[in-house]
Amino acid sequence: MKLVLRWFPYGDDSVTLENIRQIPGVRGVATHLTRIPVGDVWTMDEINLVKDEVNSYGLEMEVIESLNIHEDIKKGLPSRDMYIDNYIESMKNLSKAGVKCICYNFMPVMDWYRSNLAQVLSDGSNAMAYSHDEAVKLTLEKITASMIDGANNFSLPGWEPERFGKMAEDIQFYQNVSSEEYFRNIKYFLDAIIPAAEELDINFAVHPDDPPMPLFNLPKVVNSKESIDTYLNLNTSSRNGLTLCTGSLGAGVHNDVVDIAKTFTAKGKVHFVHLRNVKHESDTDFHESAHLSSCGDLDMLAIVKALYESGFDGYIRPDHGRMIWGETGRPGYGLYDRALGATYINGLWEAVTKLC
Ligand code: DNO
Repeated sequence: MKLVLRWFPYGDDSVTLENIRQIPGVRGVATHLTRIPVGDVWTMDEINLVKDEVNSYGLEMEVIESLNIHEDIKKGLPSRDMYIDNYIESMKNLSKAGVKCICYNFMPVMDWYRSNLAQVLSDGSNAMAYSHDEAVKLTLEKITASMIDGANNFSLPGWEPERFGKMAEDIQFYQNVSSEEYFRNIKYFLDAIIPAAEELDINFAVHPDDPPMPLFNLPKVVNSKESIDTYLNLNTSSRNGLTLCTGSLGAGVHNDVVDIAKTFTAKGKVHFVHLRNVKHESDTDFHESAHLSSCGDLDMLAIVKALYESGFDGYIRPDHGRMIWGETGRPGYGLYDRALGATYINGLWEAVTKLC
């Protein structure tokens, strides 16, 4: 496995590449050209600008998280073909720059969501949390305002300001889109890009819905073993794979994350892993916890063992961390707790490789 850390370019991160290269075992970053509007082509110049900076710290840029999908593709509008062409153009340029794995999601309208970006935990740290009962009572305005206000002046991935103006209209649009129709739009996209991925030697890794519970009656895409299976069968190429986000899937009490890790890794479909833990507060509510098994509800050793024994050979990153030791930064993406997470992952991986 190759350990990477998520990092945001253009000075929009409290964590520096100098910080990252000093975390033992971290080989590179998972990053995203945040200043290019969704749907536009990622040019060689823009890619190389970020890649050169990353490489100058001895780190690799082999993982992109995310190359976001324009809403017209998700909606299946006639303009989707133009956005798909742009997407393939970006893939070609990324491949020339040595990118091997692209993480993306197909969640309509908005990416991940939490009802509290800084819930205080019993040890005095704070972490992101989700209460479904609270979330369903909120208006879209309240939700977007809380995601902006709680972000400590950082942009949140998936909550780029350019999305805000159209969210209400987009939510309305999806009220008339059946799940079958939405999956047809996904298949149209996959059938167009996966042949390019094969030619370019790039693994595609869809991120699960986060949280897995439905909000605003929007279609859910990847939130269980069955839906992962359906998604991956839309195009059976090994390039059409999964980002196994243990926290997103683990937030669903119905999910057995060890079994999911085992099943899809054995099929050669897990290309990227976001390894983090969650603590359930009820069947629908949770807060993010420290990575350690005993701090949450997931058996992290069993997950790592399942990955190793099923032949996992992709990228892993520690995921959202708590804010500890007084750190402030982009919620979920501070330095200290993710560095502790990285060290824990290194330890688990060393243990399974030597003992199993
Ligand atoms: C949130 C992240 C997501 C993830 C995207 C992948 O912190 O886990 O924004 O990167 O869903 O496309």
